[in-house]
Amino acid sequence: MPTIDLRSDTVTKPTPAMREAMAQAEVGDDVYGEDPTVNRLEAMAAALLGKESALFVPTGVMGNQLAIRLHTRPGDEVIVEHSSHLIRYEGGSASSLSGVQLCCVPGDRGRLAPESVEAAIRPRDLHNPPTTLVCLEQTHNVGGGSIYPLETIHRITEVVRAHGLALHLDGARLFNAVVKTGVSAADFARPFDTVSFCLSKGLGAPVGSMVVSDAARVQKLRRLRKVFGGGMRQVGILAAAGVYALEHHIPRLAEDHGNAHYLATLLQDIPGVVVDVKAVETNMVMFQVPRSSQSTEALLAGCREAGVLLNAVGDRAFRVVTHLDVTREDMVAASLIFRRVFSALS
Ligand code: TLP
Repeated sequence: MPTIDLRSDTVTKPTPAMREAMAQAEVGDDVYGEDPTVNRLEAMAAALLGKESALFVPTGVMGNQLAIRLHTRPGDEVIVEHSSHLIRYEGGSASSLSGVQLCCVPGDRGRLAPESVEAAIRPRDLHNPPTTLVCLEQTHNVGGGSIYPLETIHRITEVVRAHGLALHLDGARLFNAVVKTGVSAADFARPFDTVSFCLSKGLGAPVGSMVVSDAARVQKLRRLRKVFGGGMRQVGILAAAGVYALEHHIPRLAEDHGNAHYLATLLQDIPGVVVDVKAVETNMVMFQVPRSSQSTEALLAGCREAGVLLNAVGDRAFRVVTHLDVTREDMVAASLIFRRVFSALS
């Protein structure tokens, strides 16, 4: 039986139709702005998010870090949620690449309250680092794929504007929120100065993210991308996968959400497994199992040997992510393996 890979939605392989689009892509040197497929992808991304301009970058991390560099100066402070991708999984790059410090504010499953953002802004005083930027994450990864409601975003935006700060969205999984809520990508993006989103997660492209903003900021981001070593050449081959993903893979994210919810209901029936089915908003399920003689690593290895891959997010705490390369039947098969590995613990 083939392995069911639930570690992340980053693991998808390009479909035959996507590979065909990549093979047929027209290309040129993108550092000269001459790659027609990249230009097309950037125009599509800007239009979808209702912004003037967009930039194709190799990774989500690079998209976020370019935005941080754009909005800050060394010594500034950036407000982020304390379990955000920026703080947990970007290798400390905001401090090493932009010289900023991150102010980590606790949220509710990754979502900051407007009052907490306001309280974290430093008074203008020579002792304090100047707060210049607030970053939100949609959907929130460690929050379990949780969605920032538009109304909360608007309230945070009021705080941010009242203090003259910039606002960036790490929208790695923005389209999961779009499909789930019916709110358009443009409505979600409107309050933000910059938005990054990933083509290489649920949308199924092998590589790539976009950073979207007004034309003047994108021009600066384009220069910064070169500075960060991300200026690419005949990269239309990869941009073609992104174009294909935006044209064909957005509505199908609903299937991933359905599969995640279904898997959560199956997990709920396994003795000892603690899962909050109501908390499953998009394509992720977080769950815990009781402490036992088996370490987290041993449990992951047990699942792997039985044919399911997943990631740990803490001690006996796990994350599974659904995507284009797993089916409803895989959910049943994975849950049977989880039952075998985890129910022995309770
Ligand atoms: N997330 C990955 C890992 O890095 C944890 C995953 O498997 O979920 N923002 C968010 C919210 C993300 O979840 C990720 C990737 C990124 C940015 C970075 O994207 P890449 O991997 O393209 O640099």
